[in-house]
Amino acid sequence: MKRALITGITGQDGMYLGELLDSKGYEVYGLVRGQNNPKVATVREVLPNAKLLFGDLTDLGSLLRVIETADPEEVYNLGAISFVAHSWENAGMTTDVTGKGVLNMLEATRIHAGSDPSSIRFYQASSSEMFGKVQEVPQRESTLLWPRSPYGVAKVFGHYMTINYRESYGMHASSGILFNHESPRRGIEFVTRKVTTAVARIALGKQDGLKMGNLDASRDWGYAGDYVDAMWRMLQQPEADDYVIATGKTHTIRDLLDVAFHRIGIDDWSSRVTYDKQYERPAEVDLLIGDASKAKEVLGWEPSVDFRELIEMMVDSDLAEQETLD
Ligand code: NDP
Ligand code: GDR
Repeated sequence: MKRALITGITGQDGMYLGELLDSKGYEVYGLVRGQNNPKVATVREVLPNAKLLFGDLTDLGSLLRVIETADPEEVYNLGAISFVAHSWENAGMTTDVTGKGVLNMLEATRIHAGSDPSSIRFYQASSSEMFGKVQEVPQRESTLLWPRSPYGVAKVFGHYMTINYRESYGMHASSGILFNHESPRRGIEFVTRKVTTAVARIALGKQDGLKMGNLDASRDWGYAGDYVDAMWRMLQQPEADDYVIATGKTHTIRDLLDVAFHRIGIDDWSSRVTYDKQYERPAEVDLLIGDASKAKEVLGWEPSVDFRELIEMMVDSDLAEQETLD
């Protein structure tokens, strides 16, 4: 039985990846932080077989202890402060967790692997936010990185540190440059889930409208369930490498509002959505669209859920959830 350690197991991707690895017969270990983390109960429900170990990406000693207990063949480093807007308000903390946390996890893995650093395969959750200011369309593995947020800068550090450990120590360390991916498990601070939750509440008469920021930004949105499969495929390759994972299609926030409101029978949402400056960012990433042809060719990976299906799935799930709440 193969053993895998997932950091960020309480997050959206951690839970989907845990389910995927469990279905493949892995023994799944998950890193959980905090003394009374409220998300532990959900993880125990979704992943009853997973073994949860306590530690923090900012604490190398805790990571060494956790990796010794799990003794994994594969490490998936998904843990991060991941909300871009939050990263301007907490730039130092974001740097420590999303940036230096990657170095800590790489170092714990290298030390635990001992004389053969390639014996543990390592996945780093890199991000399309690293592309930031538009340099090339679509963005691919070779596109110049120009991050536009403290989060993006921290991810660039983690990305290059992963490459550096591969080149310096011969570690089997791969980075997935994943474009936005969503699901009913997406945190409600992110724009898709914010919209689908609000739309469900509007349909049920619990809310009149919602406040939004920049509606003109474009994102390449895919389904999280598809994207965790790409992570696993990367670690099954004989050689470690970096891969863009994306759908190759982009949509604006307006398109998102169109599809979500249409699902509840509203085609003109203009009176329901008001602009609120607080949701604007100090610097915006205007256009993301990824070229995942390398992943298709080498990993045999392709997305299975398109934008409309994704947003409709999320609205339907939020309708069902909201109906059960007061
Ligand atoms: P989430 O925000 O849902 O999950 C983040 C996870 O990181 C949570 O489990 C969180 O734990 C954990 N975490 C936060 N701080 C620490 C810490 N100090 N020590 C250990 N763990 C910590 O993110 P997603 O699941 O959406 O994303 C997974 C990864 O992929 C992240 O690294 C994200 O930056 C990256 N990514 C995501 C994309 C997306 O569109 N979803 C696209 C590209 C990259 P807790 O629950 O306790 O807060
Ligand atoms: P993003 O996701 O920053 O791309 O990062 P988010 O859903 O937060 O924002 C997407 C775009 O929507 C615009 N926007 C709003 N965003 C939020 N959250 N709330 C609003 O009210 C709102 N109004 C407009 C934003 O300005 C932005 O342009 C996500 C995270 O998962 C990262 O961790 C990951 O690395 C990247 O995707 C790829």
